Amino acid sequence: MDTWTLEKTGFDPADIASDGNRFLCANGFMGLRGVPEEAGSELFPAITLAGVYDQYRDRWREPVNAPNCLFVRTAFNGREYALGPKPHEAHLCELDYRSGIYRRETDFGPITVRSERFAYMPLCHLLADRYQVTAHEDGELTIRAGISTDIWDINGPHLFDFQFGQGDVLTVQAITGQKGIKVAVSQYIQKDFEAEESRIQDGTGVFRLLCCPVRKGQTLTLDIFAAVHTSEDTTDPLERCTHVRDLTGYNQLKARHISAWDEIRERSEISLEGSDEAALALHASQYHLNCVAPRHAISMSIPARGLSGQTYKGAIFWDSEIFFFPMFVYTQPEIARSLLRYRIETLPGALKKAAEYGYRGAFYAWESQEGGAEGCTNFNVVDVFTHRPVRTYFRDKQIHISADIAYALRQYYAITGDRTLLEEGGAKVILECARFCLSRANVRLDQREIDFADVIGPDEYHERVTNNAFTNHMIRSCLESALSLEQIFADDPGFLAALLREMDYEKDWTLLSDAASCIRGPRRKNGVIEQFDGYFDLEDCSLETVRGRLCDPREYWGGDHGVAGTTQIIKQADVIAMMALFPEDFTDQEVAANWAYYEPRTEHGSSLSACMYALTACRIGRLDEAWRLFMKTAEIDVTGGGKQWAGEIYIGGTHPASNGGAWMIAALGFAGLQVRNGIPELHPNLPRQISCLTFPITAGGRRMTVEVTHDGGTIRTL
Ligand code: IFM
Repeated sequence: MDTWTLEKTGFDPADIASDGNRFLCANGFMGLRGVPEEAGSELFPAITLAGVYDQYRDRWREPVNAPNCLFVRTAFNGREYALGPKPHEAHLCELDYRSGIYRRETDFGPITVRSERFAYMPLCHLLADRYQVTAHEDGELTIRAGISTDIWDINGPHLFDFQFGQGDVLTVQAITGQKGIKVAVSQYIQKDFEAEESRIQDGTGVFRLLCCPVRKGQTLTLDIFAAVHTSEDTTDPLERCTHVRDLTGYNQLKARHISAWDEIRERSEISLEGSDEAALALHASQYHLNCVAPRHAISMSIPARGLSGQTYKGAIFWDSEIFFFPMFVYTQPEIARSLLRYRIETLPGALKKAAEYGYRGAFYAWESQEGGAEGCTNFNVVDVFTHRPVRTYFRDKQIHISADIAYALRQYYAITGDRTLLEEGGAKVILECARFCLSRANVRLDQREIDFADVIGPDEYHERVTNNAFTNHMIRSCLESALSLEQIFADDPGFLAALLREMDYEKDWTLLSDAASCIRGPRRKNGVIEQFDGYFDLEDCSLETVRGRLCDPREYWGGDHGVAGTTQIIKQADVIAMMALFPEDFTDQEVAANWAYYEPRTEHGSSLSACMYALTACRIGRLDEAWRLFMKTAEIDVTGGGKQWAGEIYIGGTHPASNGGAWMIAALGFAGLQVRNGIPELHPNLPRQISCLTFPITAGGRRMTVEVTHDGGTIRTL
C-alpha cells in the first residue's frame, strides 16, 4: 500500500466540500482548496489568505479568499467540459503527502484533462499548475485560462473595486471592504503549442482564450504560474505579482518545492512500521499541519481549520497552544516561536478585552483575529428549528484561554531552554494572564478559598459552570508560571524587577503564591474528579440516550436547549485533558478511574477530544483504546471525518488540532517522550499494531533521533 498518497476515483458532487479540504495544497501564506481548475463557486474554490480578514456588513468577520488565479476550463469543438454538478466516474485525483502535490486526471470523452499543482513552499506567494489536455479525436480546442472572481465566500463578498490587467501577465487587484487592504493576484503561462490568443473580461474575471486545432492523440501543455500578494505584505502588491513572468520553468520550480518539503519532513516526520493504514494517516496529519505552518512570518498563528477555508472565521483558538504547538516545539521550534509571538503581539487586544469585561490583565480572545481582535460573537450558533441565533458564552466565559497561553510559553522554555522569547514579551504575557486570573477570581474570604465561577471549560456543552476542574488547574499553573519567572531569571534579577516595576505589578506579585494555593481543588467521588460543581447531580444517561433525543442530526447539543446540557454527557475531553497536560499531577490510578468514567460519557464532538483520551490511555496501558482513538484522530483528514455542522453553521475543514494530536499520541503517548530538567526521556507504550516508531526531535537546542520498538527506546543525538 502506498502510505504517502491520498487517492480518489470518481467525482461525486456530495463530496465537494469535504474533498476540497482533504486535497488541500497550502504553504502557510495561502491554502488552495482541492477543487478542479475549472470550478465555479458551486464547487467551493478558495485561495484562503492567512491573517487577512474582512467583515461584510453585519456578517461574521472571516479571512479573505483571493480571486482564483489558477482557473482553466477547456472547450472542444465549442463545448466546455467541467466537473459538477453531476457525478463523473472517469475522474481521479490524488495528493502526495510527501510534497503537497495535487494531481487530477479527468476523461471527458473527446478530451482528457490532466493537471499537477502545488502551493510553492520556498516562496509562499506562488502557485504553479501544469495543465495538459489530450484530444481523442481531431477538432478545435479552446482553453480559457485566467483569474476567476467566481469564488466561495461564506460571509462575503469581501473584495471590491476590481481592476483587471490584460497584458502578458493577467492581473486582478481589488480591495477589502472594511480596511481597504489591497489583494492582487496574477497569472502567467508558458505553453508548448501555437494558438490564436485573445483576452476576455466579464463579470466572472479576466481570461486568455487559446484557440487551436488539435489532432487525435495530441497533448497540449500549459504551465501556469500564479502569484498572490496583499498590501499587508508589500507596498505595491500588483507590481509584485507581475514578477511571475520572470520565473524559470515549471520543472525547476517543482524540484525546489520538493526539496523544501524534504527538509520539512527531515525535521518532523514520524515513521511508523507495522500498519500501513496508520502510516498513511500519520503522513496525512503531518502534511496537513506542516502545510499551514507560518514559515514566512515570525509572528503568526494557525486558524482552527487551517487554511482550508473560512470556517470558524479563520480564527486562532487555544488549539494553537495546546494542540499545534507540541509538534512544532519539538520539531521546528521557530514555528512554535511564531505561534507564541502572535500572542505576544496581540497582548494589547487581550488587555482591552479584559478591560471591557471589567477585569485587569490579559483576557485573550476566544477566537482571535489580527491584532488579537475577538472574532467570537455572542451568538455563535444558529438554531436549526427557529433559524435564530443562539446566545453562546464561549467569548465571555472560556477564560482558560489566557492560562493556556501561559502554559505554552512555559513549555517553550522547558523544552527549548531558550529564554529569549520570555525576554521579548513572553514573560509580560504570563504576568498579564496571571493578573487576569487574579482579577477574575471569586474569593471566599471566610474560607480562604478561591472559586472560578461562571466559566466554560473545554466541554462547551456545559456553559457557565463553577470550578471547572480543568480551568482551575490551568489557572493555578498560570500563577505558578508567573512565579517561576523568578527562578528562570535568577541570574538576572534586574530583568524581572524592572518588568514588574514597568507593569506596576508589585502588589499582584505578592498575591500570586497565596492565590495559587487557595484555588479550590476539584471534588472527587470514588476517585473520579467532578468536572465542575454539581456535575455529578446531572442526569447520568448514555450517549445513545442523548443522541436519541435529537430531533435533527444538525442540532446543537449545548446552549440553553441543547440535549446534553442537563446530562453528564460531555462534548470533549475536559478532566482528561487536564490529566493529559499535567501528567505529573495525577497518579496512574487517578487517570485510570477518570478515564473509565468519562470516556463513555464523551461524545468526542470536537476533533480536539480523542487525542487527549488516547494520550492518557497510553499511560494506563489501555493500548487497544489508545490505538482506536489514535486512528480516529490521525485519519480525520484522510476520511473527511469530523462534525460538519454546529446548528446551521458549517464547521467543516481540515483539522490541525487532530493533526497535532496525532503527533502527540505517537511521540508523547506511544513513545512516551518527556523532557525533564531539560533532558528528553522515553517511557514507551507501543500498541501491538506498531513494530517501530522513529522520529526526529529538537530539545535544548540539540537535534536528536528517537527510535522505539517493543524492546525499548533510544534517543540519539545527531
Ligand atoms: O477550540 C475548539 C473548541 O475547543 C471546540 N470547538 C471548536 C474549537 C476550534 O477547534
